[in-house]
Amino acid sequence: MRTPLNQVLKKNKVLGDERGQLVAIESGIHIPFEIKRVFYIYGTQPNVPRGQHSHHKTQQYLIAVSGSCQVTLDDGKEKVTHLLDQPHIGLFQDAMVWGTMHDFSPDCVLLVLANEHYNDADYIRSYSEFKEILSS
Ligand code: T46
Repeated sequence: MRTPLNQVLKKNKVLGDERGQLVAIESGIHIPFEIKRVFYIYGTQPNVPRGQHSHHKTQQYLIAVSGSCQVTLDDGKEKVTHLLDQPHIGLFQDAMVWGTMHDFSPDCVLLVLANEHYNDADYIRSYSEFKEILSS
């Protein structure tokens, strides 16, 4: 069963000492998938959202390692917006969840871990197609 969208925000342990902070994220321990791809977005423009699509199979784990942004997730039944504003906070976006990243701070670096290699065919970019697949 899919995790409710209001429970997909995870607080990771901060391994800090007098030298500073460190956060470790391991496949199968902190995130429920094997990591096949890592990408990050930065230098975003004010009022320009990213994402606005869903994936057939790709699962993602998003972390604002610098700055902040908001992520609105929509599973076709409910829509929940989460604030990512700390580097030890991560957000799990399952497959077949529509995701929109928005309200980026100018210094935001949004790191994304994914369970699949990049494949354009895995993207669902039309919201009506997304809803159709969900109801089929
Ligand atoms: C997501 C948000 C946060 C690649 O070649 N490899 C990749 O792994 C990715 C993610 C993208 N690309 C290419 C495809 C496009 O030509 O980079 C270009 C920009 O990608 P896109 O328009 O998908 O960027 P966003 O910011 O709208 O979405 C991306 C991810 O696609 C998406 O899954 O959650 O970042």
